[in-house]
Amino acid sequence: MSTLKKVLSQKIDAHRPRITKLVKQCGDVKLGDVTIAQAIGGARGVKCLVTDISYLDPFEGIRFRGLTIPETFDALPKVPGSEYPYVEGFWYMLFTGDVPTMEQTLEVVAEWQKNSVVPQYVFDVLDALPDDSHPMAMFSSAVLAMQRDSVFAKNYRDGKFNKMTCWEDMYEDCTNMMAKLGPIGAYIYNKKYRDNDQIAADPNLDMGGNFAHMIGQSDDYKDVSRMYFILHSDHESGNVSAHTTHLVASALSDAYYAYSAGLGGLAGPLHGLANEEVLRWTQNFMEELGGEVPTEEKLKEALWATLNSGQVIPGYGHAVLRKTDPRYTSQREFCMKTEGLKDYPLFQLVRMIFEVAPGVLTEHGKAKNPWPNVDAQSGVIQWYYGVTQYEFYTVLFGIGRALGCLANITWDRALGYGIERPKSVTTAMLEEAAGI
Ligand code: CMX
Repeated sequence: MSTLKKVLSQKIDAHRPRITKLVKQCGDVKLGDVTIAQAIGGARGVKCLVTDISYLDPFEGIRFRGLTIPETFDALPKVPGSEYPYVEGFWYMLFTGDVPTMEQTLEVVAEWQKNSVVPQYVFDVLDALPDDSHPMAMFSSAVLAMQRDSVFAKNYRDGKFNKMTCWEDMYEDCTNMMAKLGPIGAYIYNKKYRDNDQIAADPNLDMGGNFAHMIGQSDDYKDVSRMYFILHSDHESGNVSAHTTHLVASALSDAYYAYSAGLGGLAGPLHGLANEEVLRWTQNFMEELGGEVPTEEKLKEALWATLNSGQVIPGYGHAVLRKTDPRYTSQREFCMKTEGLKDYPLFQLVRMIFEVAPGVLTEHGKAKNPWPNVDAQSGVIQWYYGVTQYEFYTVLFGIGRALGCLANITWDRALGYGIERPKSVTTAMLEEAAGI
């Protein structure tokens, strides 16, 4: 058994009595009340999910297993010659809550490498899709196709389901899937944008480095992948992709069914697709100006024109955050310290939007949070390195988001969280409750 699985098993055994005690002895304790606005408005802020993988404070931003983003980058073992950590070490930390040693990290690197070979039938499925399919539809189809290899589904079918040990099958499925997501993403990228020029994995590289290698990128991009996957991994469990994955898995569906559904949510313009929208909006705007960085006045006009046409300003606002997203800040810092990127016109425009958009949104008066989120910045970095096909950006998000979603559903199963089934009411019931 791998060290990660052994440690995870011990943590699960230690955690289970806490959940049992809470449910048995304190199950009636209230966490809050649900208002009519929350029932109609997407359950915003309703406290009815539990996760220990990450926590999102509205003003501080995300903490992964208790660590802020800078603390996370600082604590984890780094890839030799790189300022950024192994994605594999981060995976260890999300599952166990412990910062792994280099040895423990390299064990995960080896495990992922062993599992990274994508079955040919997955490529056949991708090849059968029309060329103009959205990369997210392709990515989700590939994940769903792999369901036939689910260890959990097979053992369930064979009558081997055991409530106490079934998390192990989930863990196997999640590990198998995670190891293949980078290569699948690279296959889609090469098929769509590099004349199907596929590049074999380099067995000497970590997951992030290999992804860069497999899409034909320079060495500099390896750190972009590592940073990008970690930053996009998890944002508590209430966001659409994580919640959908959790919801589907709560029916004892396996990890493949669950995460392919989660990817469908990530593909929405109000969620992961916003990174594509940001780039489209910004590029169109710059094109209109003949490639020039605009004046503040022109930028304000364009932002107002977007709002007045009933569209949202992509990359701004958040359902929980009430300040600049630290994932935005982290990517901004990457741009500031990277020679060439710092003075890149598109980055200058993104910086200017950061200075102007919050004021415009505040004056507009609708968005509860006028500050940028993760998506406001990520596309610029990709564009700079030549990943200019912005419809692909959500796939990058999806590779990273799997880290958190899969850690969550493994723990969900280990702790026996119930099948999700919130209660609906009718409009007439709401009116009656409100005394209308
Ligand atoms: N531009 C214009 N209007 C905005 C806005 C923005 N960036 N953000 C919020 N609003 C509007 C909402 O559309 C809503 O209007 P209505 O009352 O007419 O419906 C109003 O402000 C209140 O919304 P809110 O409570 O502040 O935000 P929500 O929790 O409803 O929605 C989010 C959050 C992210 C969907 C929203 O801010 C948005 O659409 N932003 C742009 C898209 C985006 O960047 N999404 C990426 C999110 C990051 C992620 O996926 O992790």
